[in-house]
Amino acid sequence: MIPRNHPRYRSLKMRESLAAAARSGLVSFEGLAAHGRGEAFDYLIGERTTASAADAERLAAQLILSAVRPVFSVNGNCAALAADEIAALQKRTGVAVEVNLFHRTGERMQQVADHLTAHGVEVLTGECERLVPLEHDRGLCLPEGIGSADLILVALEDGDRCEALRKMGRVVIAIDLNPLSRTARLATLPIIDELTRTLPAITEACGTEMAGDLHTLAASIDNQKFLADALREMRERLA
Ligand code: PTJ
Repeated sequence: MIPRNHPRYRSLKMRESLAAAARSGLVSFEGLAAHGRGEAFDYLIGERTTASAADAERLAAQLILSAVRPVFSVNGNCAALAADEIAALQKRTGVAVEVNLFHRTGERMQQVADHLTAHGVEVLTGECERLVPLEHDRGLCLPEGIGSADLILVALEDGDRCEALRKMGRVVIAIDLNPLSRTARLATLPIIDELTRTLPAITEACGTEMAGDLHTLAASIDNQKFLADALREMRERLA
């Protein structure tokens, strides 16, 4: 049992639930390593939402409200960590939710979808096609989901899909604590913050931010600034 007054209670509980999710197959074992990398960057940034990340979260709300076909692409880690937060964002914005896995099996696709559904998320279903030009299974997606989305929200993943989606002209919001990752560097809007802090902040901002023209707004975003801000915050903590 982890005592509630443990200084790292939240982080230890998160590990505990991810370990259980890995044992059940919801999260891949590789996903545990990915979480550890996230923890390290969260530690460096002070386990808090920086002012710059809060700006990015407000911008993300504007982009989602401005999109005609926004889709949240959810993998095993994301579902295990934040199913309730995904449900709340979907309720507020109507964002479509599609399961997209790197370690893809039919069984895991169903398991992640069932987990999300049990938490109140409406999950897109249908026949996937290789609509994103990638050799691995992240290229498989639904024609009526990621295949035709104008905006894709991705979280906790590696960068080649982000790059491919950007080359296809899509607006990509990436939630990733690592400001050096390819995903963060290649996204239209990188959010350098922890997933379970980020999603409620975006949902809340959707109550106050306004929609505009998606591509005009996207073109005005300075991706480099958010990366530089995060690296500066980390350097200042190390000094
Ligand atoms: O469920 P699957 O089969 O699709 O597998 C997904 C994994 C986790 C294997 C895949 O997405 C992966 O390997 O991810 P990477 O390449 O390790 O990238 C994950 C990124 O997310 C890293 O840059 C981490 O720093 C970051 N990250 C990890 N946990 C969090 C996070 N960012 C925000 N919030 C977190 N909780």
